[in-house]
Amino acid sequence: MRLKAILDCDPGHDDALAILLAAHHPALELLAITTVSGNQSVEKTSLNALKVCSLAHIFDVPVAKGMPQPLIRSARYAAEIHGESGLDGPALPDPLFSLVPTHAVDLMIDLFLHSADDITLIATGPLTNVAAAMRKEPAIIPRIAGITLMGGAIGIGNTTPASEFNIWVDPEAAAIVFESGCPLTMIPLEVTHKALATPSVFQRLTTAHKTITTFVYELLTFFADTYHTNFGFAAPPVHDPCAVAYLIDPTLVTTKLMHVDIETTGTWTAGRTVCDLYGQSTLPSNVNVGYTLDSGRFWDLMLDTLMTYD
Ligand SMILES: [Ca+2]
Repeated sequence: MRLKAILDCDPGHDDALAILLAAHHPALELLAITTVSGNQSVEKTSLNALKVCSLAHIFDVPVAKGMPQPLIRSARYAAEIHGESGLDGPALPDPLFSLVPTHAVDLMIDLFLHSADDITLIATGPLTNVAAAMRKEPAIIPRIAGITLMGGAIGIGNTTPASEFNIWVDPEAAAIVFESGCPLTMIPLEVTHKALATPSVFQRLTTAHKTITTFVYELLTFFADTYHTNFGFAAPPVHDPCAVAYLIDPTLVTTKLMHVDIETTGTWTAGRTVCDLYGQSTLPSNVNVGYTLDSGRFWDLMLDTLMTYD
């Protein structure tokens, strides 16, 4: 039986890859795509989700727009990485369908409350929608089979020295989710920085001659440029599909169960995922934390799935 999943995202170049992987891999049944303010405004991330799905002919998955800003803080975007549209690079046609009228938070609640089967949540943006859903309807919490999220870092961050972008944008939401008691798997920068789109990945994309592989090639070309400019990376890391890949094949990521707290008040460290790697805390373990990735098998999975598109 396919694993039922909801993808909560903020597309976003690497979110686009997460959508393409989640929607077409036979191990998963994608029930909904929900969008959140993050890499860009929720209007832009929602439009981007619709455009990606339209280009890929993903018409059977509802797309619902979610929270326009973090729970407490002002919205903060990543235009220096993803451009003004949130998905700069490829020239994408207008979407061929519309958002569902339901708010993302309500769609999430409805799916978790009323599905007979287990549903896993994959979160690849700030955790605002997830936390809002837990606050609005706490009865969903025991019904969530698990949450696999891209976010955080064991070590240094990518938005501040202490913090990774998704958690930094909405630390209060992350704290709610990390303290919820839901089974959590965190795919941090230590994992995603191994998912580098190297020249051999570009080479494999160019030889495919498909609409989707050309689109991904153009996405990654833009992403490579901004990652080089901002971080000096020789090849860009595709963070978000790592969370999807882990759900499809958990052997791709090595994980360790530990206690993780979210720093919400630090002057220099707000948004830090404080990971108790050595078990020094007396607090119970609450997160399965990834720390390395089999990048060769990850790219085989990613590229093989892209090849299944027309
Ligand atoms: Ca994202």
